[in-house]
Amino acid sequence: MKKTWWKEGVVYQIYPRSFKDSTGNGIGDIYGIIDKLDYIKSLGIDIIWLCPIYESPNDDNGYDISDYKAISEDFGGSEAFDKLLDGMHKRGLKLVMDLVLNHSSDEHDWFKESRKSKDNPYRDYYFWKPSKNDNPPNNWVSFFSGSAWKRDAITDEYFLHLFTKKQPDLNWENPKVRKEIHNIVEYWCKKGVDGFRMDVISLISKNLDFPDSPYPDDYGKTIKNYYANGSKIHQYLHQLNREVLSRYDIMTVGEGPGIDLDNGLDYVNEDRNELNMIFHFDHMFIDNGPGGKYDPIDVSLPKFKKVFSDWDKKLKDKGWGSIFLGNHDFSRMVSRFGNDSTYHTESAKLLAMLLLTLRGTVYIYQGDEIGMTNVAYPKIEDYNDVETLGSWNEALAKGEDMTEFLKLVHRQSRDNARTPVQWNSTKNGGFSLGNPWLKVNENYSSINVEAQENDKNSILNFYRKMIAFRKANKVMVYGDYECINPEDTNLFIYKRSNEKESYLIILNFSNTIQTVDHLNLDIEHSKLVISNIETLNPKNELRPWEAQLRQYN
Ligand code: ISL
Repeated sequence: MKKTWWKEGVVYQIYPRSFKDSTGNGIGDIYGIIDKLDYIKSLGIDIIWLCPIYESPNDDNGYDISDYKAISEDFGGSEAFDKLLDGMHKRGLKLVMDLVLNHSSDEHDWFKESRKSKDNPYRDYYFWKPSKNDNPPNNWVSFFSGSAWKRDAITDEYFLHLFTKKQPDLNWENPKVRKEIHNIVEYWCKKGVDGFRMDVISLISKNLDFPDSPYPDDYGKTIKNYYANGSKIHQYLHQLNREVLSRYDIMTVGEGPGIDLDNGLDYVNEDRNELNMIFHFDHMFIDNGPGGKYDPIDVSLPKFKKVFSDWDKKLKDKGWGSIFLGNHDFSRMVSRFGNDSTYHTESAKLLAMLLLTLRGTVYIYQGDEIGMTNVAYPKIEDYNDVETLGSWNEALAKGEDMTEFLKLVHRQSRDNARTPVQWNSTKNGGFSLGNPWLKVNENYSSINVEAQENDKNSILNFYRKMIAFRKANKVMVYGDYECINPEDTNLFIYKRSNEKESYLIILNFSNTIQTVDHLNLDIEHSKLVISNIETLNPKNELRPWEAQLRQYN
């Protein structure tokens, strides 16, 4: 297995809007990030992934880019960016930019031209189709509800938008589009950035026949078979790699709905020279019921374990995994996979131990290092996320019980992860002196960075301990992984080992005491290295949400 910095590094993901506001306008910005670089460094982080900071009308908070080479003035513009990059490199931190190349904003110059006329030179930068019997060209639905096609009055044709109607899909079939994209990637490489997270990269090659999906009620199947993994996807990624990426020492991680065990390795197989890593969502959609995200089901621990085991096996020879339990698109990990009330501290630490003892590159989402939780705003007007609002309006139109639906929003909204970072117990959790763009979670007075800095047993200091341990023990990065108890519904137990050392990780994912005697773990021949509960447990049993990292003699 080849060893590289991006396999060993620990990544910290920043959603800049919610990180730290330095101006008092309620929106987090780049100077706010610069202010916190020493904090990030103090965690033991090596790499920062920044969600989009380009010029954007913010229909989807920066995932709708109107100028790929300009830094948004809201965030401090290019001067702030140069200082950030410099400040990071001085501290030995690497920067991964988020690139949104499947679609642009409708306010990008390309689209402004494209919509003007059918023979405009930019027309084929996007997908335009005539109506079908006065209806959209096919039955495709946008990720954010409603048809994926919007009729444009100027030429009376429809354009494709798999996300909001302000995010028209770029036509990668057009060699000119690919050239523009290569040029953008090259621009940022030359600026000195260290990598890219490529948004919905699995969607860039479309089925040009645009057939109706035969599964209108099974969105996951429609995505996998119709929107994602198109016939030219690998050709385009390979070309991007050959012409630009391969000339720089950078890391790439592609995000992708529709990426699964059948096709995942193809994106990252080191013999193919495409991407280094991918984000799949097999564990992140694990609580989606038959009706999708707003039809949630309980997380099954055996299924959860299977996702990690299957992917480890799939990627271990020729690929490399991405280990994450949350990001800006999902509920908070401690609220989803842990217990954010009675066992908040224990379960947040247990999840930290899980993250930092699996094989793959670890991604930590801002605020998870202090166990930030889901939020429950009292009314829909408090929410901002386009996906949440789209689902809300759809439910409203269907005549659903909206009091019940608000409870689902509390559980599932992407805004759960987007509430401002809780720095201290002053106004707005120290995020902003102004009016935050999204309300701060009220629990900031008890859950915040400052309080945890002062507590040696805090979640924050546990992250520091786990990160330091991982970095000092490369067996946690490269060593073999073996799950011991795939079927158990309460405990997740696995080994990490190489020729020299062997570790046992025991995680109690339940609110009750669990015993391990029946499992033949040979615990007598191991010593406890790290535990998430300070008081010693004299018995061979695991207390609720107890996590143990043990080393065999
Ligand atoms: O958010 C999701 C589930 O709640 C996903 O379906 C998500 O829309 C999908 O993974 C793509 O996400 C990425 O592209 C979107 C953007 O809104 C997300 O923030 C981004 O991570 C469109 O650019």
